[in-house]
Amino acid sequence: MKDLSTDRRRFIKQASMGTIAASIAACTPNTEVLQSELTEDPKSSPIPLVISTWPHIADNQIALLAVQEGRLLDGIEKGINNVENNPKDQSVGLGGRPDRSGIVTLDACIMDRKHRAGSVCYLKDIKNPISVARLVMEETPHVILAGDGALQFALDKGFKKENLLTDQSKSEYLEWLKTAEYKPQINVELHDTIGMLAIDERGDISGGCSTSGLGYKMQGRVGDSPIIGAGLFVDNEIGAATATGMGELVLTTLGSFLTVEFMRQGMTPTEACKAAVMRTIEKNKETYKDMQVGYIALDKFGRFGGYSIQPGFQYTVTYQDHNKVFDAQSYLPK
Ligand code: SD4
Repeated sequence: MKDLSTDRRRFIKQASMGTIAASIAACTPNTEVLQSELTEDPKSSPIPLVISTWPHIADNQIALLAVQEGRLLDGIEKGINNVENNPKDQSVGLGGRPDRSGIVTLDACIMDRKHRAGSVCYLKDIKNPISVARLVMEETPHVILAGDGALQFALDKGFKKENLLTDQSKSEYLEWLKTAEYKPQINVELHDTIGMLAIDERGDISGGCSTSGLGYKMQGRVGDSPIIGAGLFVDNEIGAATATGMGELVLTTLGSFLTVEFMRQGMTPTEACKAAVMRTIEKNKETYKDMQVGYIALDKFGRFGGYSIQPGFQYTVTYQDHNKVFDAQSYLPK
């Protein structure tokens, strides 16, 4: 029997490589700032290109520099390191909000064009979990290391232990303890996890995701961000997607994998993100109105898009010397 799925994959691959070659040839340096239709027109896609959740402009620029030099994975790692090292970002790395016992625990994962993946979860005292995740991918036979094992691995690899709880995050936590009321906050500080995807000039794609998770989560809680298929998924033949927001909803729909599968079926990145959000809504009819989930996606043509449940989700696209922060379309109106 004829294998239709192989045929389709081959078709997508051939079509995309041809289009990417054409788009590179057609791409003039310093083309004007992104128009939204560029996201739907493969011929105009300005690759290399980096896209990330939320307004992470400086981090995207660092990533793009490496991607332009042909170092795709370094771009993802170094771009995300920049957020992890920033004590003012209270959702990632140093300065991340603690769990409800006052401990900062970090989750991160990375996936590359060769379909390799690495991840760490419930990692304490190490500010760069994305770098540890990369080493899990490159230097171990495993995909995920958790907790004490992840910490020991990081220390063995030369990472230094440090206190990740900054004065700012500590004083907010002490304030929170007065009521210790836990309820999700939509788009308000508790969400600025970085998920980053990049495509290089050959059309290869990689991605990463790093977070301190939900502020004041239960001790031991792990979210979607270090779980391949949930917080991040890359299929170099099709595209990539990454998530932000309420991890529990992303985990139970494997949202990033789902988004990539929708692109495999022929949807554009925005359509695929929307379809993944709609699945989340269908499966959480009672609760979705109080939650935020947002996806961004990038396909093999260099097209990109995003979609969220609530308004207010932004994503940042960086290419050449342009940065553009997009307000994602959302299911619920403004
Ligand atoms: C989590 N998805 O741990 C993460 C949180 C997040 O922006 O994205 N914050 O559930």
